[in-house]
Amino acid sequence: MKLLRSVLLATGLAAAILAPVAASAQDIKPRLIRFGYGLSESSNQGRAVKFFVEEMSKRSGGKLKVKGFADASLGSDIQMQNALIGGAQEMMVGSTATLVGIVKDFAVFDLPFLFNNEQEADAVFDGPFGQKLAAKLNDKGLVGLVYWENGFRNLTNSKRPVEKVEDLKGIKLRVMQNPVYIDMFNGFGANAVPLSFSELFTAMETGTVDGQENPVTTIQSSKFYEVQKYLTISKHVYSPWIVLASKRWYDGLSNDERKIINEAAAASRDFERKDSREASKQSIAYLKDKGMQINELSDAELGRMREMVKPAMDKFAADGGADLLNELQGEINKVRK
Ligand code: TK8
Repeated sequence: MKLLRSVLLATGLAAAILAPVAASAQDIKPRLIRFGYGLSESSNQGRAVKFFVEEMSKRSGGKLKVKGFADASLGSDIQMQNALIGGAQEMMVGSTATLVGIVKDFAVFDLPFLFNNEQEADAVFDGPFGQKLAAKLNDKGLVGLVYWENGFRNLTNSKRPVEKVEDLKGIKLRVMQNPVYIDMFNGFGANAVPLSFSELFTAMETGTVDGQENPVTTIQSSKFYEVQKYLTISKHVYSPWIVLASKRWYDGLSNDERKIINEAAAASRDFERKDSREASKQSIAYLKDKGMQINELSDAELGRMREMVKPAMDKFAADGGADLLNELQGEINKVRK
């Protein structure tokens, strides 16, 4: 007993002495990290960036200072990706859909009606499939840290309610700069107009486009209800965001610094998904209150849409994506109840 107590005391003492030594021996330099994003500061994206800023500060004793740049003030998703690759900017969060020019495989996530719910998405993005795709960014000068939730995408437009696919005919619909989206919406009869998110509000305001598609949280935080009357709940694609770091910059950090970034990023992912999901529950009521006319698509209509996007799916498969799509569907089936 006595021996045990003295051993415990001794080990406790050792830990007490070693702990501060270990902390101060951590190799962390004071750094300013520019973190760009496309949505507003008050959006779900902005809240999660703020969370990340605070986590980084806490975990580094205030040395790793992250500064968030909202509203694409450092550039559109694609411009920021290039700034990260060149080493002119350290971090960003944006859509995976705009990464297809860098790693083509990301287009697999843009195929419609893959995921039934957020839980399936979490399992795939955090599992080996999502990690394998993120790892493909390494050769291209980017580090994919974690996936956040953008959410299930829905349609808005200023022309008319979309109750059936035919209602999309002739509607100039902004899509992300990504071939799957272009094929999909042209297939539905709309005129797909690829445009960066940062140009979208003005394009709708001036009538350059009639509509767009994004999760309800974004339709709310970007005030699209000011320029869009009709919202159609279609949930046609589950859209992730990915938190990226410049590889050139990241490789120059110490192991301790990288560990802090990785852990803060993981914490931000958990925060962001929970926060976005809670926020999205309020969005429909909010948008209705702002005067939007909202309808859901019937199951029959969604079924027709699935049929109509088959050519876009086949094209993706024929372009060398068949194995990737099979693999993804296999991963989804593993978690599907
Ligand atoms: C924000 C974009 C946005 C995406 C889009 O930078 O472009 O429509 O959904 O979230 O990444």
